[in-house]
Amino acid sequence: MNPILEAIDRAKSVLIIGHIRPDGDCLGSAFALREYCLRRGKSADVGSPTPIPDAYMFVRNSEVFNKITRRSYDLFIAVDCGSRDRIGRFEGYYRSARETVWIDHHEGHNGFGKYNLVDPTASSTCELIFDLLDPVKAITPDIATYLYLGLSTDTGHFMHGNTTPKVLYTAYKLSSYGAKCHELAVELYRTRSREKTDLIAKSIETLRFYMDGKVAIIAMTRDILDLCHVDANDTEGIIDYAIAVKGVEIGVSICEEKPDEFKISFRSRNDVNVNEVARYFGGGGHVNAAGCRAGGKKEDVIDRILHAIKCVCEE
Ligand SMILES: [Mn+2]
Repeated sequence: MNPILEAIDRAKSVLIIGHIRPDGDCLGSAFALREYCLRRGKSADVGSPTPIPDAYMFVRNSEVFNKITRRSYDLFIAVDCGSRDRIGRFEGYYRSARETVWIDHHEGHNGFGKYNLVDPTASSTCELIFDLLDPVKAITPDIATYLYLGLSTDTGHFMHGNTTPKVLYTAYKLSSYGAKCHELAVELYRTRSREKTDLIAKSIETLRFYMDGKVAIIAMTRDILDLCHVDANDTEGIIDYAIAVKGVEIGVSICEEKPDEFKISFRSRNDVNVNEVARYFGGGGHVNAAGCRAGGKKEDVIDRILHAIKCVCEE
């Protein structure tokens, strides 16, 4: 039997923790493992250093998220955490657990558990949990729906470059095990709040083009965020409206988290390397998707972004 499943069997109580500001992969992984643990007769809790975002409140059993019922657990499992500090305030539970497991697909570490399942070639942590549970025929319709959630969100609904044949095979298997693929797609991609809808409208109005239309920048300033009653956490996906414009090679969104403090996101097409651009500001990420922060006035920040892009593109 797999050592991780053996560790679960040895435990009476299990705590499963995802990263701060949990996303679909994090929540899908944590709830799928909780379901598995409960079915094996364990007591199991799930959480993350911050609450479930409103957009994910539709997830089944979301009301038990962060309901921590014990002072310590036999087994601590971290999911989708690319570094130790991603578990935040749950550090104490990690330290006091008898055994620890780390399941993740981020690059740059081998896991921080006694038992580790870390594979950066996997699309998602949910894909890894599928590989763990499928051989023991443990995937119920509920578990399948949880795992499909992470598979779908971490691949941009099967549109990112990480959509491998293995991903589509996993999606096929999850669907055949009873995952509610259509219902999830409606909740995830065809449902948005009035506030987010307002933000999209206002953001597109700020879209400006530079460098012969190859660079497009969206600027979400404090006044726009306040007007739409949203904060920096609600700006996910806005950058897609910049990079989607034909002829644009680098899409940028800047979001004024606090007055004169900007969170900057970059997206690029083909081999244009925005990781290098983000590094100019001390940030980073991947070739086609990266981020960083910068302080200053909006116009000033945009000037520095354009300068960094010129430096990288002329290298
Ligand atoms: Mn993930």
